[in-house]
Amino acid sequence: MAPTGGIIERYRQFLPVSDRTPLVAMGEGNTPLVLSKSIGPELGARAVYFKLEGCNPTGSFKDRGMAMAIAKALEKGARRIICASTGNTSASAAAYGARYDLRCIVLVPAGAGDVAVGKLAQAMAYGARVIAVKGSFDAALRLVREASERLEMELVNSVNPNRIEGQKTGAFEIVDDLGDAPDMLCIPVGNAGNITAYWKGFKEYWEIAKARSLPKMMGFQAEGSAPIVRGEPVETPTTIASAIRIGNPASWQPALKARDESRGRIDAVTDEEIIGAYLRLARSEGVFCEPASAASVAGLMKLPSLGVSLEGKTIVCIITGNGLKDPSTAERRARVDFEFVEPSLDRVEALLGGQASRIR
Ligand code: AN7
Repeated sequence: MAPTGGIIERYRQFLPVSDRTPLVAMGEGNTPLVLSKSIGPELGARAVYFKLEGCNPTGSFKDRGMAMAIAKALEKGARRIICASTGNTSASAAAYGARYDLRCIVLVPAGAGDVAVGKLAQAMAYGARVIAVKGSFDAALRLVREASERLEMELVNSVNPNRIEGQKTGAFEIVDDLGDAPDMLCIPVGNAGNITAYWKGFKEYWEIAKARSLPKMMGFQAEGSAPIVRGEPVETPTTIASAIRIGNPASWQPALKARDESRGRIDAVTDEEIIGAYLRLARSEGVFCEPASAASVAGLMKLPSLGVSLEGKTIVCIITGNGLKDPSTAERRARVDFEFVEPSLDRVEALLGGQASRIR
């Protein structure tokens, strides 16, 4: 048994694992499902939970799928892995590559702010070869799909079905924790691999009666990067949520299937709504996530205005990545003026003894 735990060991009977598959693990999965104490009650829901995927080893949900993809890559004797990424996939691939001696090559969009600094710092620290493509994420993904075939490298984007297999374990954990599926799952949508994976996981558990119900899948794209909502690719996607700045999602069709089979929806949220949810999560729930992750909560908070009743509902929001991934957004959007003080107790008392702090 692997002392480092992980999703492959825990869910191996549901995963493409044989005796020859290495138990790749560094503590991914088993993430907290935290009850909302402010947003849920305000919305009149029965219960809203946040699944904190930022608690995975590299700080995002990608580690679930990456563990599985790396296990299968090792099983077939791959030496090099490659991916395109808005940041988190590259950080995850680089970490598992480092741990399991696979040379890791990542292609990221080259524009300023295209990849949050925390993610780039991670990929570099883990020793990946980082190549900046003068184009969008979509262009980088097109390139790696072709390059991986021509150069015999293992592609570890979510077009690799092993990534989806690993990521579906998030749905298993929710059902294992709640005893059934929630009424709704709120999830950010970028390349649309994760919504595809969660739907697969919920269905698989339902088919073997581990869950009595299926959730409505509620996906949220950023308004400037909402190809699925618009029904056509977006040539130059824009949004503050760089992780989901994707104009032509690879798993577009499976995402539509998840939406339609579950009688859910895929909607857009504005950057303003994303930042509102981002600060609300931090300040009233103590949950610091990256902007893309806040899209799930921004979407949830918007549902009543779209005519969706939340009354009596149990809802899970997937908080896909840690806020520390993108410190620049926090610095820009959460800044309050610093207060300076002389190193004297009297001065500190003068500052704090009277009215409450200005922060709120
Ligand atoms: C925090 O890392 O696409 O819909 O290259 O990092 O499965 O793409 C990241 C996506 C949501 C969207 N939240 O998930 C990448 C990348 C965070 C993310 C998404 C991403 P998908």
